[in-house]
Amino acid sequence: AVMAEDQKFCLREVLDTFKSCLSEDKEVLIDQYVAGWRGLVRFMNSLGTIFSFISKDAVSKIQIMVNHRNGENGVQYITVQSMVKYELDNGLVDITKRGSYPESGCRTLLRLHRALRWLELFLERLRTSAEDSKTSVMCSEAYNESLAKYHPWLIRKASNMAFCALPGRPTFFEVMNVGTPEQVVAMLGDALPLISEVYQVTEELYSKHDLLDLP
Ligand code: 1PZ
Repeated sequence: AVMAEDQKFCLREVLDTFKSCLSEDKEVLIDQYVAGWRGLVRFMNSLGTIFSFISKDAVSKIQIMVNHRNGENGVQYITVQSMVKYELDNGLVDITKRGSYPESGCRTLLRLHRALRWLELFLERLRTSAEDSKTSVMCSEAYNESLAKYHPWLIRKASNMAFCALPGRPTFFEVMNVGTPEQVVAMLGDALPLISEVYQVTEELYSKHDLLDLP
């Protein structure tokens, strides 16, 4: 879905972008994946400047992927599957320690992939939460179960401080701009299985090629 900059933000459209990530033969389409992250970053920015250290990093990773797509070997970067094959076949990935390829598509997408697991866990908590649940607690629980194990102490500390600035559940739902709380819950119920599938397909691919620990 194309979103004009001045159009009112709606999280449904963003999550729909993730739905369109899987091709018929279950390949993950990088343009759609990146578009999904762009939308999420916009959403996060609308929650406040305290999240800008997070969105800066996400934006730089998005930009690296866009540069690969726009580069002379852009066709190799149409799907995550073709990217993995291309970069591995041509020795374009640092496998055990950082070296010549700090911006490989494989290591960059892995960071977004790990963040997608956070998103899945967070949205699932949001979907099943009670009216008086705290978004900051849901967010940090999801973070501690996923991304936190890849982050050094300082980033974990800063992240958990930022989570405390999240608005309460009612405001959070309003910012999502999807409709009533019931409609939000229904929308999340539709979107989550697809986000989860995109995550699983990527996870299996990375695991098969032993890429889950790329430095
Ligand atoms: C709605 C509230 C937003 C909560 C976001 C939860 C994620 C917290 C992640 C904090 C990471 C901040 C700083 C940068 C960390 C980087 O060091 C790592 C590893 O990259 P490397 O250093 O190896 O190149 N980056 C990441 O782990 C990617 C993080 C992407 C986070 C995207 C969040 C988008 C949130 C959407 C909100 C709906």
